[in-house]
Amino acid sequence: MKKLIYLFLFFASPVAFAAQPKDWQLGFQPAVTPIMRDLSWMHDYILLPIITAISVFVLFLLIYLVVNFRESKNPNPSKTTHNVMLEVLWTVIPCLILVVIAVPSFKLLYKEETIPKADVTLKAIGYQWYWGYEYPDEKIAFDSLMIEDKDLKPGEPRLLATDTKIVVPVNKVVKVMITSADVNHAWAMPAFGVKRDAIPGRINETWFKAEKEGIYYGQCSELCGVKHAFMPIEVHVVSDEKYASWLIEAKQKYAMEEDKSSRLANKKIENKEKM
Ligand SMILES: [Cu+2]
Repeated sequence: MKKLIYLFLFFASPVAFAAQPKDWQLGFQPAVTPIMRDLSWMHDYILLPIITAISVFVLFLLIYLVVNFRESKNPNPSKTTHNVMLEVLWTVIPCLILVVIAVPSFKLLYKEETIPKADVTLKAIGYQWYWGYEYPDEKIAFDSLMIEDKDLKPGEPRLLATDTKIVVPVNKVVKVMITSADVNHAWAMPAFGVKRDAIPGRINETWFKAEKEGIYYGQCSELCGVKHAFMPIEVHVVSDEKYASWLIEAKQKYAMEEDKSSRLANKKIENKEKM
């Protein structure tokens, strides 16, 4: 009985759904956006079966050749150099396989690139080595740095938790504008099916609509220097009410400064003081 109660408490507990890499994980993180669902489907039902079938077929051919055409069994090898039928087949069949992959792939790419009307706009700026965020419509701006191992609180995942968090409402379209202030980075959130390069001097756009409240983690996915592994992304997907109350708080705490360069300069001074 006690066990049952614990089990109930475990599943009913307010600890929100979190998506992050797990030990011994195979495959993708659970999908929480329509795009990631489609991506997982494409991987599980199109790519994986095709890859498996091709690998098994090639392995079968190799074993068949090794066994049946070895020197002792086949001392006088055939002198054939051309076979029109065979050549047509091994050209046409791979082409057909590529077409089978291309059709759903282009459909999905189109879906990713077509950004619906945004409810929230978020700007992510890559720095060596942390992310800066802006909510341009709300005049909010803050930097998000990884929490060092020694400062981690219980439940915060190592190398993934950040000091300030991105907060977005559930079931709303969030448009993300991604850029960089120094070198190339990439803003990647596996559970959202989002990965976009952050290029200096250019803005890349993408979007997501998270359908489940919770905490989601991502990482920079473009090798950007020695601390590339230490600039994670933490997104909290919350209810509309929680988002509204966060906005009120954030507008005071993270009010955008007119001169953005001073924000960075201040941050750098703060960091130096910490050291
Ligand atoms: Cu990086």
